[in-house]
Amino acid sequence: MNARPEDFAPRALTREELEAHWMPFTANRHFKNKPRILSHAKGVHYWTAEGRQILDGVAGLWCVNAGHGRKEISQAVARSLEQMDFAPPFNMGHPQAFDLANRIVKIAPAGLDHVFFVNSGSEAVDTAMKIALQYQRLKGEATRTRLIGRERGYHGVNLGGTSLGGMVPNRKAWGPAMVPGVDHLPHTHLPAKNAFSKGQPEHGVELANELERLIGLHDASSIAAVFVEPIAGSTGVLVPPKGYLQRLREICTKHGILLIFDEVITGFGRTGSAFAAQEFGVIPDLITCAKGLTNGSVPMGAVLVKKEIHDAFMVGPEAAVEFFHGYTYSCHPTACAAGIAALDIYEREGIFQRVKEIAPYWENAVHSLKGLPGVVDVRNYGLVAGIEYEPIAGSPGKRGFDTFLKAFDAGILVRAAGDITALSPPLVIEKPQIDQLIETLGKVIKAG
Ligand code: PXG
Ligand code: PLP
Repeated sequence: MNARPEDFAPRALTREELEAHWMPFTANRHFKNKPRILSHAKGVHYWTAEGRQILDGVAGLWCVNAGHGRKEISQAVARSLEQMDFAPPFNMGHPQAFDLANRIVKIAPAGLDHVFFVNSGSEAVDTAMKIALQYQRLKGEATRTRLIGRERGYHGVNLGGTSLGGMVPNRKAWGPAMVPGVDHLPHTHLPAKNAFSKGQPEHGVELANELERLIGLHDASSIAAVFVEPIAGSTGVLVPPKGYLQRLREICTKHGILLIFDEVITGFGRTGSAFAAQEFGVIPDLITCAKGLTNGSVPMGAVLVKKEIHDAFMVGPEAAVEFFHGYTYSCHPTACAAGIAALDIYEREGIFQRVKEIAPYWENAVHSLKGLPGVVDVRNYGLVAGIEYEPIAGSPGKRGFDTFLKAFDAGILVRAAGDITALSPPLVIEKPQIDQLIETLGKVIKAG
């Protein structure tokens, strides 16, 4: 396989070599006893250190939208690094940052015409929280300090996003460190009514009215913003019920509450539009994004901001900092170069439109898993799907994790979210590869 970079020759690692690296979101002891080491990637495939080819069913981690090993990106990154390794982002600028911001605004929903750069989805979320709170203050509504997230939401792992999120293992250990004044909407997973929905489920719009209940409890004058993922990804692909996001938008507008879409997963084409906001026809006040922004190649995130929110900050003495926030690596030139190259590919290859064209094929393929032993739900939208299993009694999550392990042995990379297999392939996946992914997963499920 000639794509292999000579500098990083694949090799197996000894148990001792594996020790120092404390792996994120990983069962460390389990992994280190039977490691899965990847060595290189191209197109929709990874190769393991042992030389096995693995079909990538999750775009790395929902991020490599244009497929792996894109030369346009690696060359742009190399050129950029050689030209200028780093530029201070505070009080200094470089053309790439402005270019990338303009490129993002071009594909963003109308009205979201400013971009604040960060280095990850988690940072984007905590940044959006600060923008929302300061905006309300600037508007003279300083009592609006509460934030609303959602059960089964995932907004990254920083303390702000952890507070907004609604995944129990991600929260329970850090009680007193959680941001105070955060409340949660109920999740929208209604398997009894919506199991095996294709696209947006029919039932559940009324769950948006729970926001009215929270407003009744806390009073609108105390609430700054509502954060939701248009499609919840990490908790196993929860597609919004028909009318649900529209209803949230209406309620937020009525009560002066900002609506913030966390599009870290749904951004950059996953749904068939640049952003899910456009796909579902609901325009939020802020959008957080990351992942596909650089095709996963260099860490980067961003917050897209409505003009009136941005403009509200542009007050006071001209020489005064308006927003006391930013990271050393905000708009890092290397990341900007990767972002511009990734957006070039998305545009040139019509990747978002391609998702729309292939989504019906994907939908049929994933729903062919209905009826297999233990499969209690299949759901999908764009190029994403969740396959939910009946949990093994007394061992929640085991079936999902075992499916991931066996799938990897069988040559496909999938993602376990509890007892759900999440699929989100590179957006360049071809029909025969979809067939291979779903047939292999089907065999794994049948084998139990
Ligand atoms: N918000 C959303 C909606 C996300 O999906 C983040 C924020 C955080 O982004 P960073 O770049 O800080 O990881 C994410 C990230 C999974 C999984 O289990 C999903 C994510 C990250 C890790 C695992 O599917 N999404
Ligand atoms: N901790 C210390 C001691 C620092 O000096 C800085 C940045 O200057 C940070 C944390 C924040 O790092 P970053 O800007 O990369 O998020």
